[in-house]
Amino acid sequence: MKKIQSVCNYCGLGCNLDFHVENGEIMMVSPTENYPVNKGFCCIKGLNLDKQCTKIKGRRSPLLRNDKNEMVEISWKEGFETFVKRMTTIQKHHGSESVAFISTGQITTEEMALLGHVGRNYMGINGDGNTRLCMSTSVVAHKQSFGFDAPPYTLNDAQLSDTIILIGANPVVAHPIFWERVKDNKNAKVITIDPRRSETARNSDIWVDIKPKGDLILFYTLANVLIENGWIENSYIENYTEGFEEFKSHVSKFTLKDVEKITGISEKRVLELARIIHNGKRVSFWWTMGINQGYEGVRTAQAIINIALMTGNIGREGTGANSLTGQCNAMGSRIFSNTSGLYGGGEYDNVERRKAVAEALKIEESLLPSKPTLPYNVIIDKINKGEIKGLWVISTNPRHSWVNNQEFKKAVDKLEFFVVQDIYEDTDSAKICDLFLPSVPAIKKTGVMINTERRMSAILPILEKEDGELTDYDILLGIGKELGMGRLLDNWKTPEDAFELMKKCSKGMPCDITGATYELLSGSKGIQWPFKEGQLLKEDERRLYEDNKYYTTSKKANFIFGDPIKNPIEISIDFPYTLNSGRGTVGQWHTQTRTREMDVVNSITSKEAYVNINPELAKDLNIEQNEKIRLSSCNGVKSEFIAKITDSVKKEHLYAPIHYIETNSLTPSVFDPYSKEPSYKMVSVNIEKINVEGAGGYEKNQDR
Ligand SMILES: Nc1nc2c(c(=O)[nH]1)N[C@H]1C(S)=C(S)[C@@H](COP(=O)(O)OP(=O)(O)OC[C@H]3O[C@@H](n4cnc5c(=O)[nH]c(N)nc54)[C@H](O)[C@@H]3O)O[C@H]1N2
Ligand SMILES: Nc1nc2c(c(=O)[nH]1)N[C@H]1C(S)=C(S)[C@@H](COP(=O)(O)OP(=O)(O)OC[C@H]3O[C@@H](n4cnc5c(=O)[nH]c(N)nc54)[C@H](O)[C@@H]3O)O[C@H]1N2
Ligand code: SF4
Ligand SMILES: [Mo]
Repeated sequence: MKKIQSVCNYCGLGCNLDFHVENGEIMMVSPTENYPVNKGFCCIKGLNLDKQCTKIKGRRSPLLRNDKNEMVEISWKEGFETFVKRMTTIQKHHGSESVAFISTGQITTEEMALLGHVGRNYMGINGDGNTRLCMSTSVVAHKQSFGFDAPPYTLNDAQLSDTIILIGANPVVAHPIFWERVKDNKNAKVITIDPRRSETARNSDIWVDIKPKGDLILFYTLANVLIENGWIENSYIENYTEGFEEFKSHVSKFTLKDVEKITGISEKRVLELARIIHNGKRVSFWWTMGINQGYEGVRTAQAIINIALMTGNIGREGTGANSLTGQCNAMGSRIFSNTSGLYGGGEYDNVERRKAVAEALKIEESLLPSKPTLPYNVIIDKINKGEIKGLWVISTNPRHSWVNNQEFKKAVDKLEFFVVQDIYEDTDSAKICDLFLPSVPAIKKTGVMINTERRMSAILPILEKEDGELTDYDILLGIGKELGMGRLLDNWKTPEDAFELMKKCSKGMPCDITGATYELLSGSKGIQWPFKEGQLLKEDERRLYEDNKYYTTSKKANFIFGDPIKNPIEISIDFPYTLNSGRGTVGQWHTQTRTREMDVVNSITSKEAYVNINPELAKDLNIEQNEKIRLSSCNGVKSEFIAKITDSVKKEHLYAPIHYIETNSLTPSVFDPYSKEPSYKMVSVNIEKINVEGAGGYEKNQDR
């Protein structure tokens, strides 16, 4: 039996797994023992990674919608020809930017890079990632505060901390292997800040039951309290940061006296939290979607960064203002996709970077985009306005996951040509496309993924592709050739070629990976960036900013802050409850296209959309366990859910897992002004009983 080590392509931790293969079949999957991330553990999704396109077979050739509105099989040649003919015709008539793509954090770095070359460089189109729904808040926060999108930590910091503060993060469900490491650290006090008594909050030493979106005020008040008590590291602030005096004066407005009204946390508890931060010798802050997906997410993330900076809790063991990534290759998308910045980082108007990247790719500089992509929400708006007429969706399922998701359906109805490239032809998005391009899943691919702590890991083909099967890389090459890119593809023949190009683009940048090779990565412990040519790999875990130098021009970190803005979502008499959303169970992944192949998960998870409701509220409204109820949202849409009664939500709150299409039918189009990340986590809704006479005015969700 052959044993092949590869990376799990679900969550951003990037556990490594050993695939035991015999006669072209995966006999067993086991977690790699000495891999620094997961050290011989993994979650149920990783263990079941053999089940990709097995029960639900993948296709070997594309599907095209015919005049009778049926999807019919066509050859790959016809697929590429149709793609190119339709997209370029639209561009000819309506300008190059009348076509766009939306991609993902779940394909290999090489595929992202090639997509950026074909789509952004050659076709001249806008293309954003679903990472906009997830990590863009952290990206902007890092760039402004640190001078580069460079998260400080290594996962081991969770084990070296004496105080672990989890903010808007539920790792018990979303990052289980990270949670293992938190639990392993018996010396740490674990504090979870979450409006919900999540699985993580229940298992923490302290649950800070903040009001939804109260975080910015909480962190500004904490900063003020820390300053007033002199609980700050003056020498760190003086030597390694900029803007502290302005920040100090800004936060002086946020006093203990006012804190409870907005955050729901009493003066005493806020003071206690400040004291815990002060008493900690190695305090680490970890945030995820409870912060990123907010209408003022960027400033909130920076408020966390500011506290780490002013207390000197960064660049040392067990510390850091640390944002965990969601998807397996979100970090690849952030730095090597040519969407919001040049390959290897840098803005599109940075003369030096343009020159360096053009030279690395051996292309004319004029071929590089001159500006960042239009963000996801603007792409959808422009489709609805009729300005964008062709859309290409790769490895994401926006009909389900996009905010206010019926707007996506409306947008698709306006498109002249809609292409979906996925491993399954029956996703909610693929079902409504004109052309479906089937890719094989990651277990048949070669490439590199970059995890949450900047660790590159090798994806190796566990199974051979069968006749007619193509990877996303093959598909992109096919499209590029058909577009007539010719010699522009000479340096992109294989994934390894693309990796070599990305190495060159990264040279001299904070994410320099010139020292990495496929050979070094394969069967290894992974390699964190930066890793420069000639550098020796001395330790398995490396953090950034140990030298207290940041990537800004002055080499100092910035205190960035702003006045809180009014929450665009209001709780009113019409919509008196707050609907929160997020991950449901360890076994369910996003829109469930992949995890539905796991019988063990199907047997224990709800088939129907459900919503958590507090026992007291259920009693007041006379709602019983498992009763079907209807939620009406401030965005004008109503959807039905099964009521699951639990005290994990407060009386005035509801929580709906994102694994059901109903949830995002209710989320309104509200975005952070800087990152354009949707403010998914807070919706105002009302509850209607379904079996009550006269509860009319409801239109059945068109999709169900
Ligand atoms: N099993 C599983 N694991 C996954 C995924 C999956 O689909 N399934 N998806 C992956 C991806 S892409 C991502 S991005 C990560 C997400 O990982 P997480 O962000 O940890 O998961 P979420 O459930 O989205 O949200 C975390 C918590 O934010 C809380 N929250 C909501 N509003 C607020 C608020 O105003 N303030 C605070 N402080 N907290 C708030 C919610 O109650 C929730 O408990 O998970 C990754 N891991
Ligand atoms: N209300 C609410 N909405 C949310 C969130 C929330 O917390 N609340 N979270 C948001 C976040 S953080 C995220 S990341 C998004 C996720 O949203 P999506 O990206 O839409 O979710 P997935 O189900 O992961 O979609 C990935 C798609 O890629 C396909 N796929 C898998 N592997 C491959 C491959 O190798 N090649 C190709 N071509 N296709 C492949 C899968 O079959 C699937 O259809 O959801 C967002 N939506
Ligand atoms: S914790 Fe994340 S990376 Fe590890 S096995 Fe589970 S889904 Fe995969
Ligand atoms: Mo995500």
